[in-house]
Amino acid sequence: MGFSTTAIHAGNEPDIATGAVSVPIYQTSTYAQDGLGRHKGFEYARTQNPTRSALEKNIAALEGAKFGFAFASGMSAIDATLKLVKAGDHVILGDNTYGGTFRLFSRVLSEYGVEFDLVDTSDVTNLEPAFRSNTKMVFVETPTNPVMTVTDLQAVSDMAHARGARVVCDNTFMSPYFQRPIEFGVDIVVHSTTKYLNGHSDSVGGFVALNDEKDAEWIGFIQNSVGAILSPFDSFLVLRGTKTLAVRMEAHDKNGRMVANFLAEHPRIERVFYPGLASHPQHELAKRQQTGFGGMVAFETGSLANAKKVLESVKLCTLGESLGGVESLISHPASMTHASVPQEKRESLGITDGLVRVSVGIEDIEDILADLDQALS
Ligand code: P1T
Repeated sequence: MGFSTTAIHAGNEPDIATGAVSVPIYQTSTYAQDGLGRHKGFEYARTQNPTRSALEKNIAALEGAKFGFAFASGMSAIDATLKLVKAGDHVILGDNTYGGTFRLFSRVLSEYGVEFDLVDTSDVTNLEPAFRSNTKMVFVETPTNPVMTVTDLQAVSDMAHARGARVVCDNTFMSPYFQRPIEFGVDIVVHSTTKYLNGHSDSVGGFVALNDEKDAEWIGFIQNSVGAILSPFDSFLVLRGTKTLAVRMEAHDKNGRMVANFLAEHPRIERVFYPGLASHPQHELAKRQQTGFGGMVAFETGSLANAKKVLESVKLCTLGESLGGVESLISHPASMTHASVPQEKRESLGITDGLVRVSVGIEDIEDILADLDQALS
């Protein structure tokens, strides 16, 4: 089955009780039991909820995974995944990730004895010396937030597996429409469903997709034991969102390429970060493992003052955190999404005070370009 057919039908069987074509929002905390130990497979809504189950089947199918678990946020999905490692274990973490992921490692997991090293995984030769005897996981984002660095998923997977470590990929920026990490050997895919999967900036959620039965059993156990579940209403919203994922991603990609090209030619822009540009250092790799480049574009304005001017001059683009919605959003990574990354580290990654990030929406491209043009001038 094709991607859109799967997106529209996987998990979306007509409701057993009523035939409702759209999976209902089962807004309940518990379920009546027929007798002691006799029930319809649903006992308590933290443990099972039909709306959430439908979404879990849906996104798992899109990622080509056997198992899927929906969480209350992208961060709780990542946190649950990191419960596959224990105190004394070591994780190799890509040196550029969403600031919240870095904060989870540096401020939370480190307090519980999980060791980690930051590695620039865009060059796989950097990985080899980072492995230790206790390395249990390699965690990468590709392309990265916000400087759009691309990591070779097959090469990292081969290297990690030869050393007995799992590979986790945060696939938020591409969505399964443009990149299916499991096909390149990745073990676990995580998402902030807040972004493209939901696509309408009206829900916060996260997802874990994987094939390994034992790891899936543990993630499911964590989901129920810790309880950071996605609500029935949010599950409904994301399920509604994924039905149009293909058409939205095509539109984001089309507009993203146009914005990147416009910025690349703009005299006031020093550098554009977008894997779809032939000048991007991993353009060829991006073409190999992605089927599109998406709508995330970052650009260097040269100074904080310039960035501020652009961010405060846009009229159509909304200044705000987050990404992946139908509307264009613009942000300042250094002070917003990546404020928890130490300044020196930020600067070495290219997350300067002059860097601006745009989540290019699916409005008419002429309007987006006109807005950026007037803000830049
Ligand atoms: O916000 P939440 O749903 O918890 O997802 C966290 C997260 C995880 N992974 C990536 C790649 C992300 O970009 C995010 C959240 N990012 C933003 C809020 C942002 O504006 O970049």
